[in-house]
Amino acid sequence: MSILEQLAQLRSEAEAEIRAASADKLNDLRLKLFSRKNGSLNAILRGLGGLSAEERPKVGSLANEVKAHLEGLLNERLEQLKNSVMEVRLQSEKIDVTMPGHWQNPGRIHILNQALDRIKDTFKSLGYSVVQGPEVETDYYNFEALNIPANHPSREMWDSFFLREGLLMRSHTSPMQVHIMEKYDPPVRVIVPGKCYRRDAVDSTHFWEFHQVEGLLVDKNVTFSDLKGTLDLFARRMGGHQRKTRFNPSYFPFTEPSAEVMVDCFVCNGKGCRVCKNSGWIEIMGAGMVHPKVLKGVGYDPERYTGFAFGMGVERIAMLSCGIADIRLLFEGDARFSRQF
Ligand code: 2NM
Repeated sequence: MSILEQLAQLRSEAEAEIRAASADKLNDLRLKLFSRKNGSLNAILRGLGGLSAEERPKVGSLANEVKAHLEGLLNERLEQLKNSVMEVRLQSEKIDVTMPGHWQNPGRIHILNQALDRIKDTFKSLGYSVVQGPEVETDYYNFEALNIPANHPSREMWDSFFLREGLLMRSHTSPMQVHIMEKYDPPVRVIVPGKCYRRDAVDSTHFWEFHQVEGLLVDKNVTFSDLKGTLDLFARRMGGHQRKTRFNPSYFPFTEPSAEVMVDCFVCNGKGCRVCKNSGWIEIMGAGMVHPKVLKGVGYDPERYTGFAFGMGVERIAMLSCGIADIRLLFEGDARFSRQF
């Protein structure tokens, strides 16, 4: 076969190979054709020496033409393969920007915790520490130490869940205040938020599990006026600067004197409405001066130290501030409920 015929054959065979080549074969093919050492084109051109002077330039220019043509085809094929790879990728990664967004259904801070956070912030700003205590307590800390002796009628106020001998689920957080007073000398300034348990019949305002925040301040020369000033400030921080408080005489075994703390109705501003049952006032907590017997029981000298204490139901505060009529809604964990606040 003459060199010209060999070149023509190389050309047509290479064309077919390039057209069929996959992307990773294309570079091998390029080397196989054009490699200086062992490429097919150079193998043919090695026969150039045996040609006459007039044939040589013809063959040379055909060789250049074949080379340029095949390189063109190689580049074209490479481009074509790249495009089809990109095509496949674009198809598989297609994003439909007209699709509607997915609603993320975010949670909310439960209104009990919202109320609790506001209560804690108010007392923290007055220098109170926030402490928590155990939910299982002994009869001594839940009752005896708080001047509620066994068989005394005042125990009626707390119908409790009793565990094995001498233990019960705490019916208020007051036992923790006793622990605090036993452990620290005055001055003491704490609030105790926490879960409490009472064997109450469930209705729209009672549940067997509920939350309290109780506060305690003991120091020299603490008077009922300090209690009034503190709770007055609390009422205004929670319900707005125009709130007024009223202290009605009441009874707790662990305080003397004792009071129920009323705030003028924040819905009708004291005019009378459904929320305050037309009285203009809403009860928000109980309070009083810590009973000398309680102070003596923890080793404080009631002649040197006096103190005040107060306790409120967090559910009640949350229900009042959010206008919720049934306590059970707070314990159902229904996101549709929580989302509303
Ligand atoms: C209340 C009302 C009045 C109270 C008393 C004490 C303690 F431990 F110091 F004696 N802690 N909490 C108290 C006083 C709680 O809740 C309605």
